[in-house]
Amino acid sequence: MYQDLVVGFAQIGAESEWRTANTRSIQDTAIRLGVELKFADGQQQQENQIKQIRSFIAQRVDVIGVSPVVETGWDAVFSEVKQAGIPLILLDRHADVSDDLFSAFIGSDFVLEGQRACVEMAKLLDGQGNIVVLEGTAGSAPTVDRRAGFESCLHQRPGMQVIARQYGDFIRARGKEVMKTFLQTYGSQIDALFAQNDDMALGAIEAIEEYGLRPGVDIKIVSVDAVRGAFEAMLAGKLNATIECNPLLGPQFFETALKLANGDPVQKWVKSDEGIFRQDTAAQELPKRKY
Ligand code: GYE
Repeated sequence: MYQDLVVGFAQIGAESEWRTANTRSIQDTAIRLGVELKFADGQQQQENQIKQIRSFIAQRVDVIGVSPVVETGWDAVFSEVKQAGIPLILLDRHADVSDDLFSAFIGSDFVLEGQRACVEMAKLLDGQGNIVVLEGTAGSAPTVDRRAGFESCLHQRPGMQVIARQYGDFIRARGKEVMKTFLQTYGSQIDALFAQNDDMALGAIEAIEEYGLRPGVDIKIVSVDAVRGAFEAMLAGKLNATIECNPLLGPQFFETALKLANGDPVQKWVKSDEGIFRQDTAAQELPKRKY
């Protein structure tokens, strides 16, 4: 029963609109179901998340959930969770560990998102142009995988090339800062921007306007997440497309947690179902958005 379940969740932080929606989904679902949730915010630091997981073990929670800020460095603490006999769910971001160290992964196919972003970009650029890339957090699953997906599609399109890439940590202000330096170096040679999340694209849009170019027109922009702010930017003609990445994982998370606590079988990878949104349908989609 949900009411008997005690779950510890080690969240990454509050770096983006996506993350805030994800946290809200987890907290609201726990309240709705009557699950006792111990929620911890890692403030984007792996060592905080590791400490929080250890504290969940000490408190003997029934199930532990974590969204690993980076992919590597989890073997020791995940082994401790396993030894304590507590099921572990990776939510949103996966980790570079062997399959026996966690019970389930719930989240998106980030490689596919990167491929989709490149396909959108190719349409916008007619297969030709210089691209700058704002990447997320170094060593994080969405950064590594979105890059891999984007690159694999780019290899088949020799007319398009990445001329610069830099980390912006999935944060709007960092997106703006880095875009500013891209513009200082490459100016109007830049035909397009691929931002690995909407927040960084929104920051970059400000930098492009301040530089005197038109975002979405002079510099085409594709990003990932599909948060409300992205739809508003598309309506203003400043963002060209966003690839959906669904943060509303609360219901699937607790459903999986309950099954694990009861010893029932679960799927190893519970994938989220996602789409692509462009300017032409932004007005119609915006009122339907839940995050
Ligand atoms: O795209 C970004 C967030 O891990 C999928 O993290 C998530 C990413 C998301 O900060 O906005």
